[in-house]
Amino acid sequence: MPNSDCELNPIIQISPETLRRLAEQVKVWGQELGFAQIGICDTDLTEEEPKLQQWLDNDYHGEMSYMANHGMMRARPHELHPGTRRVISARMDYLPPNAGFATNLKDPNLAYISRYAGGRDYHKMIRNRLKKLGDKIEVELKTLGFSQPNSRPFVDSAPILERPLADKAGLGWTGKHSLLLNSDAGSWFFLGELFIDLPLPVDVPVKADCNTCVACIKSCPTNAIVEPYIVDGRRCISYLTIELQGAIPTEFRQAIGNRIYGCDDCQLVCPVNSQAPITNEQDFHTRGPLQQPELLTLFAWSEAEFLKLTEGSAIRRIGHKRWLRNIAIALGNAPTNASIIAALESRKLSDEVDEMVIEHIDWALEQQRSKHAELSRKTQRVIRTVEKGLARDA
Ligand code: B12
Ligand code: SF4
Ligand code: SF4
Repeated sequence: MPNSDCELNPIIQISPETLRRLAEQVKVWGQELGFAQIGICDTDLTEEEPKLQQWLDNDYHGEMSYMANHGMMRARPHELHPGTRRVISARMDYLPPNAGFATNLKDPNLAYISRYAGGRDYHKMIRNRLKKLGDKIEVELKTLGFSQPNSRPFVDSAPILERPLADKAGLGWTGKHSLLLNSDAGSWFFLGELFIDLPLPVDVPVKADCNTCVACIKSCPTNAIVEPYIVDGRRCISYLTIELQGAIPTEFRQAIGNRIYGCDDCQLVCPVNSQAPITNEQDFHTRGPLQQPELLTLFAWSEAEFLKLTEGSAIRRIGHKRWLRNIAIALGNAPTNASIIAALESRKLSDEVDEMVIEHIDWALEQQRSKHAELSRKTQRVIRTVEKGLARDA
């Protein structure tokens, strides 16, 4: 066996049979590393380019300037990482046990946190696993006498159209909510990719669609799914509570309800999610302080407590001020209650708020004093759907 790089054969000499076996092996290793599924596709996303351009022209990215910054590179993996010939697309399930969706949405004094965010931040964890997959490929090729492949792992934050790549790689099909759906696993999974310069054999896309269903479009609290498959990011609660830096437009505040970090409604009503598996990753289980938490408890966290209790979680990225901003809205949407009014008033005087947070607190106080809170009709429908269809997780 050759023992130094200079004695290895260049990877262009690998036979189709070896590539086929390697692709099979990659899928086995992927599962060993905790991925629910691995698929392989080429880098051609030409068909997506006009759709991505249209989405950007419509300003659907709002303040997410990173979506527009790299032009069409997002649809050209070989430009992002030169030499890339294949994308190994991976999905990892994140649905935690005891998700308690309906119980949580039903009680306006509890905070609802998207179920992808209650555990450990997925970015680093999935990237590390993909890196390990790349290492395994490298060792195998070396053993076979070939030189080192050029590979690089990505998760979420790089300019990549992850969902269309996963669709192409056969991991599922695109739902009308624009997320990837898998007939067996629903949509409660993250996506990640390993770019590689090996011409591995590609997988076949899945043929399936939503048929006549429009449940997600009808249930979206802020009407963010403006057309089938198209989400106006600026209207999505995930954008409003996580991505948006400044004030949340008043037109959306009531519809946000008690959702203080992200939103799951379009996935909750999706019939394909009725049998979705629970994650095998302990790291994605919801941490104690974030399990059906009281709004008032979270609102009382000082910045130091916020940083400590969200350590290692994606939630930390929004910072304490936007955390308070989001909770203030939810408190404004909760039933009128003297302790909520007192908490809002005392927060307003604390030195941890700025003008933006104060404006949200004032809005919440006005709501508290002027109304009797009621769950929106849409939220009531989402709750009924979950109770009927997702008994395990309700
Ligand atoms: C920006 C972004 C957002 C934005 C914008 C959402 C959006 N739909 O674009 C906001 C902040 C709103 C968001 C929210 C969420 N996100 Co997000 N988000 C992303 C990110 C970074 C880029 C997505 C993107 O490229 N958007 C641009 C538009 C143009 O892309 P698109 O929606 O896919 O648009 C295509 C369709 O419109 C399509 N199209 C147009 N017409 C037609 C017609 C037909 C028939 C078809 C099939 C398609 C089609 O063509 C367009 C171009 O390909 C990806 C990670 C990544 N790097 O890819 C994660 C990602 C898509 N998000 C993810 C998640 C989990 C979420 C949330 C569920 C989080 C939450 N619980 O709060 C919500 C779901 C909201 C929703 N319904 O989309 C996961 C999705 C996993 C999955 N199963 O698909 C991803 C892949 C992150 C990850 N690595 O796991 N997100
Ligand atoms: S995550 Fe919520 S707000 Fe965003 S599209 Fe889905 S249902 Fe609508
Ligand atoms: S709720 Fe219905 S329309 Fe929406 S993604 Fe699921 S199957 Fe498709």
